[in-house]
Amino acid sequence: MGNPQSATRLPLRQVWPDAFVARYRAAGYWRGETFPGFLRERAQRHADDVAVVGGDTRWTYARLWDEVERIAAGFLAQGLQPGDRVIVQLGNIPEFIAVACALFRARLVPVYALPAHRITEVAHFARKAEASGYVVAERYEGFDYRTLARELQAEVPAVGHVFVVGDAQEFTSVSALEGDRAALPGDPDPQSVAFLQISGGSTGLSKLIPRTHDDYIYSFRASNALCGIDRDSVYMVALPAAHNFPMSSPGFFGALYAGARVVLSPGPGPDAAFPLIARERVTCVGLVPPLALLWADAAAKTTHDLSSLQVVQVGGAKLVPEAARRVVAGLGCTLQQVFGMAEGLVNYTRLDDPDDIVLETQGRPISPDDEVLVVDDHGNPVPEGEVGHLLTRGPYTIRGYHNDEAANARAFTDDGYYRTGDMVQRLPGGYLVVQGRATDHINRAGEKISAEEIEDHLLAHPQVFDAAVVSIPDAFLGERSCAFVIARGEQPRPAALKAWVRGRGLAAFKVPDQVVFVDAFDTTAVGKISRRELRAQLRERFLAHAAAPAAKTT
Ligand code: OOB
Repeated sequence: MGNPQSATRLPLRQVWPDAFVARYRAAGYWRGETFPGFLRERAQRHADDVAVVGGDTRWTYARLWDEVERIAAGFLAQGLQPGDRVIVQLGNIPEFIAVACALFRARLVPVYALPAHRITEVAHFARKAEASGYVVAERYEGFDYRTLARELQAEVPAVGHVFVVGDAQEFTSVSALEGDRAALPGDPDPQSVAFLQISGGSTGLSKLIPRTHDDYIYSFRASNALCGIDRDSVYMVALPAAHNFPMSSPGFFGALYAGARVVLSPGPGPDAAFPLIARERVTCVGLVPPLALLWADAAAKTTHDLSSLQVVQVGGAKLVPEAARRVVAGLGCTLQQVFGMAEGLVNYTRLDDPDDIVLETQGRPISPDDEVLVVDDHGNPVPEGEVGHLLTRGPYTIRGYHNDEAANARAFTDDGYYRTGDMVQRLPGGYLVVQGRATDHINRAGEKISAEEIEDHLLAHPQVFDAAVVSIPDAFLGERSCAFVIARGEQPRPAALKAWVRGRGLAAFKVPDQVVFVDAFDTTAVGKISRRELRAQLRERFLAHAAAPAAKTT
């Protein structure tokens, strides 16, 4: 059965100007490698080495490749066609890796959703990507994804194929997939789009980020050298595997590229991870700041042997120097700060950097060809050491989102720089210190929440007249979300509003941590102030008030 969508669907592209293509190739960044190409080669070269460990599964490189080919042929036998987009919503299980690589092998395009995403987000990805397939596990962390699959098919009927790891019920089981392997296509064009990653969504809904084989493989190949990953390494995925950080900085793809071993932790906490570190002799892991602090505390008390850990990477949100010191003291291994973004640019402190750099900066870019500008509000460069907006372009930073002209007009300059939305200071040597951001999203322990998106959902509630969502500093999460709400008529209970947001089919991390009712929002004498100013004002008043002893919040 063909896919009627294919003919009319928007093509996926990520295009750099010719001069840049020539430069990135000449410099050896883009080598014409592809995912299936390198995986096949590793399966031959490291056939009997263990590639992936998770749950009761231990796959060698040869076995992983066999799974990849079986699933790839199965996808095509089910009627998917090269170029089709397939949403992958799997947790930290070996099938995540097998399915993603199988999609590459069949020239299908994974779209990575987080396990936390729910119908509103998944339906948005499906529509925006024009997806025709969806892969889930029957359950993960207590949630039944087959229910979500039914909702998705009801909302977006074009998603005609659902594949399930585990009991598939009326859907197709991943473990039963089979097909004609001889009919699998050749390897893709290295400059074609390999997958769609999800943006943190600084304004409104998440955007789709098309990444090519050439650009992405360069980012993790170069990361391996900076993170000390080689064939003897054991890399643990503790954060959700769909995040760009554990996927490619250097992530499980970097580890597979190096012929190393990937260990999938079923959860991010010490309880799940520590026994696995001891058993598998894990050498490297990536964490967000609150987790790193949790691990550092737990390491002091644990009976598990963590002595194999060489490098603990921390990123996704700001690690303040004092927290960095606690992480080093608690875990007793090399700390590496990682400041990256799914759109591309990744900065690392180097493993041999002096302590003050490692503790106080978020590192410097991977590539000599990562161009970084730090500019004022008018786009003029600021002197070294001063805070400004971070703009960047380079061999693994996108030039545009998929199918979103309005976002592209905002997020990219005419000469192709990506406006990261981050406010940084650049120090001598190119090291960056993240000082905040220009856009109104909440970075809740590394999970990005768009203020605008949540405000829209709150405004849909009949008892909400207006709402503004802001980030509030939080000792554990770094930031938490606080919704300031003007009620319409009778004031709803905060718990009811939180339940409302959850009921709108959103990831749980987007539910406001706190709801504060106010009588009115201030406007200036000249009229309405911008939402941005309003949010800033609410945040400042709240913090000033919270500092007072009688402060009361819900
Ligand atoms: C990573 O990627 P995203 O796309 O979830 O989020 C990117 C944003 C950055 O623009 C910045 O605002 C923030 O997350 N961020 C940091 C940070 N690392 C990321 N802010 C301060 N300090 C850091 N170390 O979060 C991501 C992607 C690849 C590697 C690492 C993180």
